[in-house]
Amino acid sequence: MNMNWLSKFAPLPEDFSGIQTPADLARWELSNWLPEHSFTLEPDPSMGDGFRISGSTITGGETGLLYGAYALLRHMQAGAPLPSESCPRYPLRMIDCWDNMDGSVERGYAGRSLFFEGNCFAYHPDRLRHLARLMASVGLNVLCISNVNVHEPAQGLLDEFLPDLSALADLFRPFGIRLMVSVDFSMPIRDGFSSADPRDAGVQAWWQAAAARVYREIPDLAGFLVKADSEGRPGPFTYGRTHAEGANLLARALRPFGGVLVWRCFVYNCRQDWRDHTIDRPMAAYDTYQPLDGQFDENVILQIKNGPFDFQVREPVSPLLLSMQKTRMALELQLAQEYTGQQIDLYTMAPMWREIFQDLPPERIQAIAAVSNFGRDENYFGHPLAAVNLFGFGLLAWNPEITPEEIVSQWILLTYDFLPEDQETLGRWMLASRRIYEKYTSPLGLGWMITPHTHYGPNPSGYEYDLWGTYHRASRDAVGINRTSAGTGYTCQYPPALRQRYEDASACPDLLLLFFHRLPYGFRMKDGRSLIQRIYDDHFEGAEQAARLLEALKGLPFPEPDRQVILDRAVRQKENAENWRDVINTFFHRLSGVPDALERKIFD
Ligand code: GCW
Repeated sequence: MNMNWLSKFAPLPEDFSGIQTPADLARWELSNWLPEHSFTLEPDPSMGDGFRISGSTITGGETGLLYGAYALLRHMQAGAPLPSESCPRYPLRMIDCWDNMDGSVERGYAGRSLFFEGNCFAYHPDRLRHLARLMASVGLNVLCISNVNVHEPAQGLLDEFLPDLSALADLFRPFGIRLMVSVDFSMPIRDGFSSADPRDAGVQAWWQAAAARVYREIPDLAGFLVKADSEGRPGPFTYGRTHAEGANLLARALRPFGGVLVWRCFVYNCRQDWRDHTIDRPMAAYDTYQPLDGQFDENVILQIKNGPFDFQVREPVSPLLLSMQKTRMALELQLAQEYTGQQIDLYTMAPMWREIFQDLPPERIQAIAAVSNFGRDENYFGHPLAAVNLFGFGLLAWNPEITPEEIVSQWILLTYDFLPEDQETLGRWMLASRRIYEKYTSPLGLGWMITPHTHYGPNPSGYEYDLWGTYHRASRDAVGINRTSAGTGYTCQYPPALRQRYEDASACPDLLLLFFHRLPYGFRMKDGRSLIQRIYDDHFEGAEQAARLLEALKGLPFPEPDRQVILDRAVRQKENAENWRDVINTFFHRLSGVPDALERKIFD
């Protein structure tokens, strides 16, 4: 079995019957790694997930003991800093799987589902325990196993599949991981109701009974996750109700059992007319939710994507995350590389998360979630180096101040036995990978030049005359949408400091320039280059760096089978980058007629 970053750990025992609790697991991990030491595990339930290490005593809550043990082992194996006392910044550190019960994974790039096949639960317990161990080793504690787009028969997870769900919850429990389920807002209708209206007493009673049934089987279920009124999913809008009413309906059913209701804010008009310039999609979430601040029950958590669009390579922080004052919020990240190379192209996310937290004070949010990047592939992640994104997300959810350099170097030390210069080379390329991908794909915050629906490879006009609200409006003279107060007014959704930064094209950071502004190709960038020249340069440089990346990876001593997979993917990345370079440069060259100042090859 491919152990990923647990490669220096002993394999888990086949007979797991002696390991029932996180403390049992902590004891087993420590005695396997350090048989000559005897550690005392001292439970202190008041510490929850937190732990304290003093000499050979680890004190902590039930799960804290396990996190303390893993922190100690990471310290010994990779020199990770070992705090004498630590507790996570966020109590809920969640992974959302977009797995369907037919075994497919929406936006999955690492094989089929680890949980389902043929509309049933189907899994290998040892593979799932290894996944659970990977998650626990970096402190992740909630796993939503089912897609937010709830397709039949996944509605039955609260019903006919409840015994299977309960068995799975038992499997994850010793790892300190609680399950969560995606539910469909219209589920009462499946049971014969004529509506799912939150004000209907029968509907309220249905959800209460459903919650009671589920919690009888799984008393520690984390809660429900909901995508409502989004991309065709049912929701409270059908009944003229607000999203606060919709969310509270489910939250009240969960409340007696201590469950949370995680309500996603990915709500926008996905049937827009491209000719209509009055709708600006990034404004939608703020417009929908901000007026409802204060109306959500305490056990509701609004889950908000990091940017206002949809997991593009670069977006400004969602203004909704900065504006709600009286509502609990979770930041949602996407580890699955939907728009970011699909686990073919190398893309280490930690530098991007660092930027997000530069604008988002960590105390503004109460929880953190990420869409999973794992599946049934031998190495779980498709690309062996994509494992760093789950690893890093766990460390970030524990401590959002962690640096990308720390994440990457710990991950390399745990995963591979490399000499220091090879560690350094790999680390450098991993840290550079996001910027490289960005250079050959999306120019300066524009986004969306990707092939529609599959979301891999270039197609600059693919989404342009479509209904998804994702336009660049490139013409002969200019490109971008004016989102300032003089344009769509999007910048007005930000607090003053950020509004100022984005409002003025000469102050706006280059890398977000075309997100906020419509500019002529001759616009002078801060470094004196014209906008169009900068677009050409970035695309040439990005493709060149992808070629150099391939050479660098060839020179590193990856063990098999990782080496073969990594090199195959790097070859595909190089071709992908060349394709992006040529398509995007030709697109802008044809429109603008401006030649490349360096006279490089741009195809007609
Ligand atoms: O980006 C879009 C994806 C959909 C996804 C949706 C969402 C689960 O293309 O596949 O659906 O986001 O986040 O709900």
